[in-house]
Amino acid sequence: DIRPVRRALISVSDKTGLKALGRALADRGIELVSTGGTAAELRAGGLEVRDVSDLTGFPEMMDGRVKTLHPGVHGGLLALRDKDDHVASMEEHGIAPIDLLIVNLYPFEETVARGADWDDCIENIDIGGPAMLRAAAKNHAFVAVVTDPQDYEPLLGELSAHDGTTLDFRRKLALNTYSRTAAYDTAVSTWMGGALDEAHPRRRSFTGTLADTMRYGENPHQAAAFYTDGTNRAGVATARQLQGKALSYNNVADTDAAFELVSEFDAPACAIIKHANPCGVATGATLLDAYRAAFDCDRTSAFGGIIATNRPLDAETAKAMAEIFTEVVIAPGYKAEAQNVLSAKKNLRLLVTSAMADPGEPDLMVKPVAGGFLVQDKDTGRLDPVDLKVVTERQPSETELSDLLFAWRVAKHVKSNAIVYAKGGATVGIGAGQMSRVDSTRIAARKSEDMAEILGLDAAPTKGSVVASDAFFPFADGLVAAAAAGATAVIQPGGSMRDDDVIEAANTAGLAMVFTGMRHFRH
Ligand code: 93A
Repeated sequence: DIRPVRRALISVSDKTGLKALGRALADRGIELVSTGGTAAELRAGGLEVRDVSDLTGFPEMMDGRVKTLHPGVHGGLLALRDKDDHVASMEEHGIAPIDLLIVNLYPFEETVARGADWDDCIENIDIGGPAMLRAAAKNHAFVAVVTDPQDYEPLLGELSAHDGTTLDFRRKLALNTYSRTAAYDTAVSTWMGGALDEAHPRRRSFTGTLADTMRYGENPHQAAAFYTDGTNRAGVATARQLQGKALSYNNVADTDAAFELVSEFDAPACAIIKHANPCGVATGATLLDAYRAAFDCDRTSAFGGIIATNRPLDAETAKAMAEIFTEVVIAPGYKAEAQNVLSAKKNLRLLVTSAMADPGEPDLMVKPVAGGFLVQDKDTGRLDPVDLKVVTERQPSETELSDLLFAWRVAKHVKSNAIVYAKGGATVGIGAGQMSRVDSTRIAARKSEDMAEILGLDAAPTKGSVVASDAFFPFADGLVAAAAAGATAVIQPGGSMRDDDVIEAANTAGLAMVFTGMRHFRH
């Protein structure tokens, strides 16, 4: 079902490749009709163009807010060419059929991204463009519609091959078009929700802008792509890549986890992520201290990990990192010498962010389930130390308290059931993602024993540590296991039916324990 192209309406904000496209179409004898700026550009390229006001009988008015919104345009896009009464209407009202529509929209997303004010963003909401795109896409039985400059080449190829457009081609273009208009309106809604502080799970619309297609998803037999949501937040979506091959699906997920975690801390901090969980997190007087301490939590797992820092990376830390294989480093900057050190590692991807993430900034998290999505507020929960309730005979010491707060903050970023042992501002044992809490407690302790062997220590680093649990201990067994591993203090939400048993076990073992009244499940 090949349709000829006799008339094209072109109205584009992104004028990339416009002149060449106009020339190629004109060379095929296609009449060009355009809006003001587009017509001027085409004429500057020596092409003959009809003004859209010729079709509407109205000048472009109201600062261009009304230029194509008229039956002279929409009738030409929507008329069914094989229906007598539609054809009669076209004839009666002098409406010229439009066979090809080329439109790209006011740069709304870019306007938001550059931090424009409310009025500027509002003015950059395209109305006429999406109206034409949707009309042409609906009438793809007769009309071809292109909205992505990357489709110019395929369009010209199609015209050369068929001297018109095939139905199959027009259908694909229609699909692209509705994806684009849906993403465009979602970008408006997302921006407005953020600007009005009205982001709420009940008022969220989805879709995003395709940023990247990946070679594959979590596994090689799964196709995958990366979409941005237009919020322009500091993080993996907006980071600039300085070296290395493209990020994979798993890389993006883990890099996000690493960066969000390290953004929690004010002191120099480093996090190493494997399979969405941290295998080492530390703060330190310097980034190098933090990296070494994070690495020493679980050297075995750190191999092939993803590292985030919350300070620009310096040369000494870069040298230490370069000693093992790492997939990705993400940081808010790199000293020239650090970048030099890491440039020797051809397979290492380096990402630089514009800033750190703000862990308190509200956001919505989306999780797909079969047939739908779950949407919730991001976990921005932060403990106020004054809300901590000491429930044991012994109070935590000041050192214990500061490690408890550190461990608690890390636990928020560990998959449940999460158990985090910490000492001196560094994790010394992490148990993640187990179906029973006592298993997480034991796994973390066992890993610490392994590290004692690797580091040649007399005792496991969990000895003399503190421990955080992302949710309450349902029984005393987890707490007893933590005490056996050498923990001296515990932070946990509390609220179990058997809290009394757990408190008694803590008192018996001489542990200090605080309740947070808040939990940090992460699934
Ligand atoms: O302000 S609008 O929403 N009103 C319209 O009637 C209209 N028609 C096309 N914006 C409108 N457009 C947009 O103008 C197109 O989507 C395109 O992005 C832009 C091209 O304008 P110019 O040719 O003057 O550069």
